[in-house]
This record gives sequence, C-alpha cells and structure tokens, in this order.
Amino acid sequence: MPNIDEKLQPILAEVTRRNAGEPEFHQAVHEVLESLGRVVAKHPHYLDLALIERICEPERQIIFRIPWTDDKGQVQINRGFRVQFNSALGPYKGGMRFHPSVNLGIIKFLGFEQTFKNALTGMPIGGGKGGSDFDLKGRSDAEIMRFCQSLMTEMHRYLGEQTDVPAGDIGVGGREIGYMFGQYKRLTNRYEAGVFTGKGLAYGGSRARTEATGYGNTYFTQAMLQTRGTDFDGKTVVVSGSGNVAIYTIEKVQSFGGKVIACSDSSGYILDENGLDLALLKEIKDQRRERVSEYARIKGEGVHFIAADKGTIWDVPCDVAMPSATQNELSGKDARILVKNGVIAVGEGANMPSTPEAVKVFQEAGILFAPGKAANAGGVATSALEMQQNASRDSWTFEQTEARLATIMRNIHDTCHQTAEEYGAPGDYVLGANIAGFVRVAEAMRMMGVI
Ligand code: NDP
Ligand code: 2IT
Repeated sequence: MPNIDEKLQPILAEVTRRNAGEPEFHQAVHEVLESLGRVVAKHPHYLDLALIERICEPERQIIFRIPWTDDKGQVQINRGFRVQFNSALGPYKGGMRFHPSVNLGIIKFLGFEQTFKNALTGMPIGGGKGGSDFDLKGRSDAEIMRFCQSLMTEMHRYLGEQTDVPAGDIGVGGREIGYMFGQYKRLTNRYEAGVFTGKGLAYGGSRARTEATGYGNTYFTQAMLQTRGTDFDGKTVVVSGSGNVAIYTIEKVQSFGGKVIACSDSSGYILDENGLDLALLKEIKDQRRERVSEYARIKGEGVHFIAADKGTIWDVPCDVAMPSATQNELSGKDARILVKNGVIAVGEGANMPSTPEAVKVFQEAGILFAPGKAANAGGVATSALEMQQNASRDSWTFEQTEARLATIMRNIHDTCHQTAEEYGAPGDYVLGANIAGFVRVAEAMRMMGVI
C-alpha cells in the first residue's frame, strides 16, 4: 500500500479482511484512503474517533430472495440487495442496478462512492445503493413488471421518503421505476411521491432528471476545460456506453459545439467521423432497445461497427473522453493510448470507470481528470431536486431545474478545485472530491456522537 499514509494502512487491511472477495469495494476504499492522509495530518481527531473506520462500514446491508414467474410459467429466482451505507446527512439515497454482474461487493462500492458524491452536492441526502443480478436482456415488459413487483414486495419495508429513497442506475430507467413505485404504493396504501426519484412526469417526476447525469458531467468537464482557457467547442469527443448517461452526455456536448464520433454498448462500438446522429441513436436505444450495431447497419457507408472482441472504443483518437458505461471499463493500457493520441480531459459519467492504473496514467500526464463521484453527481443532485418538488407538491419548469443543476455542478467543480489547492495538490480533482466529500460526512457524524 505505497500510496496510503502509514496510519491508514491498518484501516484498509481491516476493510479487506472483513469484506473478503469484494475487489470493487476494496478498490473504492483504497482510492479514498489515498486522499485522506493529508486530512488526518491536519485533523488527527478523525483517527481518535475512528471516523474513517465507521464510514467504511455500511450502516445496514439487506440481501433478499426475488422469486418470479417467467412468460413460460417457469419460476425464476434472483437475488436482491439494498445497502444503506450512511445516513449522517439525510435519508439513504442512491440508485438500483439490474445487471447479471451485480453482487454485494459491487453494491457496496457504489454505496460507498454515493455517500461522498451526495455529500459533494451539498444537499441533505445520505448514501445507499441497491440492485439485483436480474438480466433484462430478452425479457418481456410483463416479465420485467412481475420481477419489479416481487422485488418491491420485499424491499418496501426498508424504504420511505425519510428513510431510504432509491432511483435508477444500469438497467433501471423510467419503466422499471414505474413498476417499483406502483407496487410500493399498493403495498403501503400511501401516495408517498418522495420515496423514489426518476419517476415519470405523469406522477411526480422532475423535469431534467432523465438528462441530469449526462448534462451534469458535461457541465463539470466544461468547467475543468475552462480552467485551461478552453471549452468543448470544436473538440472531438468519445463517449462510451449508449444508455441514459451516455445519450444525454452526447446531447449536451453537441449543444456546446463538440463533435461526438463514437459510443458503445457491451457488444462493441460505433465510429461515425461525421458526428453521431443523436435522433437515430435515441430511436435505436430508447425506443427499439436494440444494439449499437443497428446504427451502423442503417447508416451504411462511412460508419463502422467494431465488435468488442476486435477493439476498444478508447482506440479512437479524441480530445475529450467521457466513459459512461460501467466500472473498470478503461484500463491502464487504454489510458496510455488516449494520452498518446492527445486527449486533454477525461470526465467520468460512470461510477469508477477508470482503473486505478488508468487514473495514475492520466494524472501523471497532466490530463484534466474528473472522477465520477464529482462529475456524475448531477443525477443524484437532480433527484434531490425531485424530492424537494415532491415535498412542496410543486413542479418546476425544465429551464428552472436545469439552471439549478448547472449551478450545483459549478459549485461541485469549484469545491473540488479549491479543496485540492487547500490540501497542497492543485488540479487534483480526485483528492479534492474525496476530501471535500469525506469532511462533510465526518463532521456531521462527529457532532452526532458515536453513531
Ligand atoms: P444504462 O443501463 O442506461 O446504460 C448502461 C450502458 O453501459 C449500456 O450501453 C450498456 O450496454 C453499457 N454497459 C453496462 N454494463 C456493461 C458492461 N459490464 N460491459 C460493457 N458495457 C456495459 O445505465 P446508465 O446510463 O444509467 O449508467 C451508466 C453508468 O453511469 C453506470 O456506471 C452508472 O452507475 C452511472 N451513473 C448513472 C446515473 C443515472 O442517473 N442513471 C447517475 C450517476 C452515475 P449493454 O446495453 O450492452 O449492457
Ligand atoms: O450513481 C448514481 O448517482 C445514480 N445512479 C443516481 C442516484 C439517484 O438517487 O439519483
């Protein structure tokens, strides 16, 4: 553990021992502990109070069975998770992920990161995350509904607008949130709009929540570029993924004058040197729920589809890279290729998409690098705005909501930037985000006693 302060090494050793077989969680904790040496040097009382140890231990972890019946009448079983990580700043808040790779360690890493991310927004939300190893691919709407209803039959007892407020993540969008909220309402006999965010506009959702994560990452990355006297205008951009975060990143980058030439899904990536046709991409992904290769098939000449076993999207030369698919999708090797090809900024839309080696490569090359827990916080921040609208039985315009989002992202950027400077590492947004997020949670916990 060469990069971790000596006093903090036993904490990582204990987290690793106590959470055996959870490499993503160890990785997320490792990264935060690397930043905290400078904090305990200034404020040694955090060590005396075991605040770091307490923050690394989730308040509650719930694992449950999800039985449901498929369209053929066959009974299926999935596993459900909700990790209620930290409630020092407000009700647990964080998305639900449906993907076959989901396990406890992945949900824990996401809940841990969420705690600091939510603190960075400056809003009254704690950290949590949940999900299931359910695979949506090839499932009918009816199957997805029955699955969501069964999940909620168990999970509803742990939720509440003052307790725990889920939202979407990978595999969970408007359709799934509707089914889960509908079942919650039935089971509790309460119209508790603020118990879920990312809801449809017809029943208490917020305008701009769908767009918020991708737009927010674009605002954050733009603010970073401005510190070097430049912006998105005329830049070539690569965005991985083609889900919620990727699509609205592409939309905002294009509106800022950037040219997005590639995006991907788990089957491979598409390259369109003329700039992606977003309307077509939205139709293929949002409406038809098809693969990105369909885009190349329809466009024909000049547009390429490269299958996942033939290359990675990070081979494409670009000025700005915005990884927006999943954790550890961008390796040290990918980072070296991006740097060699002249990348100047990386804004993480996904959670922890760059491996630790990749982050090191970017930082050593002096590239502007925005970690996900800061750059993608616009999604959860707008979820908090949705909760605010629900609490006051109000509904704001798109412009009003987006203006709030833009201000929040500017504030998060400035907080990370100033914190990095204050702690002697100017330009290090990883350090700035980790320290600013940690201190806010730690201070609240300190004032509340041994909790
Ligand atoms: P979606 O399900 O809408 O899209 C996910 C995209 O990533 C799809 O293109 C998917 O491809 C691809 N992908 C997912 N898993 C893998 C994998 N294991 N390997 C390769 N590609 C993969 O999810 P979101 O856009 O909502 O989420 C994307 C990222 O952003 C996640 O890291 C999420 O945690 C993060 N995030 C999301 C927020 C939100 O508000 N939704 C907020 C903040 C962060 P395929 O369809 O082939 O699986
Ligand atoms: O990772 C994330 O921040 C999200 N998936 C959004 C969480 C939320 O509660 O809106």
